Amino acid sequence: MKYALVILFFGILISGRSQNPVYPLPSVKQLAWQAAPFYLFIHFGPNTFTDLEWGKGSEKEELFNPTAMDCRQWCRIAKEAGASGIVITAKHHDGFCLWPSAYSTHTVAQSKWKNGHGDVLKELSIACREYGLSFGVYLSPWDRNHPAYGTPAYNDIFINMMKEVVSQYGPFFEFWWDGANGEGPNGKKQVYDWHRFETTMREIAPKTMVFSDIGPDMRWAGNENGIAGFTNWNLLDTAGFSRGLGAPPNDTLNQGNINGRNWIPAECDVSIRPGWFYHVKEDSLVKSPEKLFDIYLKSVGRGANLILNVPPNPRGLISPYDSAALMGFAKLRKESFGDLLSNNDQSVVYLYGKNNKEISAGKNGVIYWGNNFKDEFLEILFNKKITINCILLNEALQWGQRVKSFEIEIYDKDSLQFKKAYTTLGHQRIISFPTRNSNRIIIRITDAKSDPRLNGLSVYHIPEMLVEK
Ligand code: FUL
Repeated sequence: MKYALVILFFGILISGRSQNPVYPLPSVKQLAWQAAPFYLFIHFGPNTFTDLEWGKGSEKEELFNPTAMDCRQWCRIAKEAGASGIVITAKHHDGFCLWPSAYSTHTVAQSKWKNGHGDVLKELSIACREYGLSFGVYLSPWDRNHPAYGTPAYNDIFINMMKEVVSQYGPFFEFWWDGANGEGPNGKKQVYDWHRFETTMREIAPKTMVFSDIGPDMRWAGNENGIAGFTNWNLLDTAGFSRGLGAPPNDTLNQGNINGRNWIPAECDVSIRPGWFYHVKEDSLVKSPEKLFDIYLKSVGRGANLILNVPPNPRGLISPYDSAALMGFAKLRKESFGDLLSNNDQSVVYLYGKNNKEISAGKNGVIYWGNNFKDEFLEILFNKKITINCILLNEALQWGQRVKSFEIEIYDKDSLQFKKAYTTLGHQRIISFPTRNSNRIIIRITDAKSDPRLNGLSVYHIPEMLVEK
């Protein structure tokens, strides 16, 4: 059984409450991106055929020859898995372009696939549109094939490639820059012109969310296990840091900076298999639905976005092992969070101040604490005793991320059943705990930058085995 609380507000909205934002604030596109926090990553290219993770760049183009590639299959599976979009490796470190680029001779056009007339980006962009999925690309600046790599001319080439993919296959919801910076075919490393890369992207695709380990629009979560920090600020200081080796330490990327000057939320990347590319020997190592659910709790459930990699095999299809795991994962999410009851009579929410005096105020689906929030607590009363083990809270981020810490108490009448302290709240905080019977929950905000605001609160009974360990 699942319980969705319809938040009922008691009391009168305190008049004249100012918007009182806590800076920095998210942009409209960042809020929209955080509202669709789960999508797929596709690693596909010569490595799919050579069994490598990092191609050398010297692979013959004819190696790339998927015999049954079907982007509609990828999209159907993504859709059924409940993903909102797909980001594909248009060019990985080996430099092979999955589209017929005019700026490289190491592309699908030089391969035997479809007699050199194939175009993966075109097929995938069309399929994404058909299935109502957002489309994005990963473009590695590190290029182990391009003869110009290691010289200033390569920066122009990379910019031309960005322009090419944006104009031919965009608009993209997300654009990935990998920070890796190894040697090219002439043994030299490239000095990337990040400033120009960034201004170009802003010019040609202002609505696209641009990823690198330090942003500008979202950051790497500091590991490739799909796990965001238990404390997760959407804020990051980037001054004095650079992309790749010059980035802040991984634990900073994982948790953000409490007083960070830029809104740069975390994206958790992880593969459904040990590797990013398909390897037949990893067929038995595909993550289970339960493992994927646990990752979901520790990424999306900690206010980050989750980009889950599902690499197609050499035929150009997502393998049955991977699609079965994705379907199982979707089923677990549906069993846990789907089919919500929303019965106004089921519960009521009160906000109490000092001496348990009811003071609450709420409007337009937002619960507002007052300035004396440390003296206040939110009480959720159920009409009858219910069985619960999961609570989902949403902070109203349009006024900035404010909550530093909070506590949850679960009661059966007056007897305390469970109590735990948490740190940040963020876009979504999913809390799970050993199953309890309860008729009352209390939420206390123990520290915040300013008066806290929630715009979502639901209570669930998820399958016991899924409760976070
Ligand atoms: C890393 C790359 O080196 C891996 O191959 C993979 O693409 C991962 C998502 O990013 O930096």
